[in-house]
Amino acid sequence: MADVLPLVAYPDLESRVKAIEEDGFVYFPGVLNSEEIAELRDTMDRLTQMPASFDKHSTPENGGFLNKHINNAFNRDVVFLQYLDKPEIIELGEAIHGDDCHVIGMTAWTTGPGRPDQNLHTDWLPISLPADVLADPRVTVPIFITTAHFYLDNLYEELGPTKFIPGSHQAGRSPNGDVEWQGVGDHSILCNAGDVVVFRSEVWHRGSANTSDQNRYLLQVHYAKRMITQKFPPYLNKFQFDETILAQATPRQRRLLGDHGPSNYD
Ligand SMILES: O=C(O)CCC(=O)C(=O)O
Ligand SMILES: [Fe+2]
Repeated sequence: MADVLPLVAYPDLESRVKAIEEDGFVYFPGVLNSEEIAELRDTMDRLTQMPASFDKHSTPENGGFLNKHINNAFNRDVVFLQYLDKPEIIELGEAIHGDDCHVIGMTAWTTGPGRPDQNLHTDWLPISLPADVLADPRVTVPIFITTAHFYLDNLYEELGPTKFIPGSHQAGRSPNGDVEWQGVGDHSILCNAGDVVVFRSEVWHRGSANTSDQNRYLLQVHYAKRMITQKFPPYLNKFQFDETILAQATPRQRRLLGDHGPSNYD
């Protein structure tokens, strides 16, 4: 039996910031309603792969299992704009990354039966440090990048939940094949459709195998400090904002997409 994380919903911004500092992730129940979930799933089904944007789309017919991974989702349909700044999620993002934080990516990701286990990993390790140095209360590593996972299914073990080791960002390194940190292994997040988990890039985690007969729908929004570069492929001026979508963005959404005032190096 896989270990399952108790889902703790913290009531205010202060306790959510503390959770992401200490556990490396924070859980938000019921962020999306059933209409939003259905609309997102339908929109994701309609999206088609743009190879120049590094999108992926393998299917049981052409490559073993369904893996549809669409980058720059905010630029593909106006429906996605509101997920740049869902109220409680963006308040956490701005609290930990600063008022000028931005979105460095948004992916719409559908994974089908046959998707294999991922290895435990960090998405990005900004600074590697000995664990005893990190444990010194004088040392705080800023949270450079977080990802918000908007789950669009009721998760169960066979559907392939995300698994985390709480506190493992304090290792100061990537797991490199380790499956435990300080004697604790990974734990599944078995949350419901409409729930969100935000996690920092250096916490040890992994996606797991889909052994069900159902596709899993996930929207990922990657937030970061302003000085972390945005990842909107294709590069060298080939990425273009869709003007009709951009025209519908609020000032805060435009800032999250990169409409910044001048700062360091500008
Ligand atoms: O699929 C998931 O639940 C997590 C995926 C992940 O961690 C990754 O692709 O880096
Ligand atoms: Fe990851």
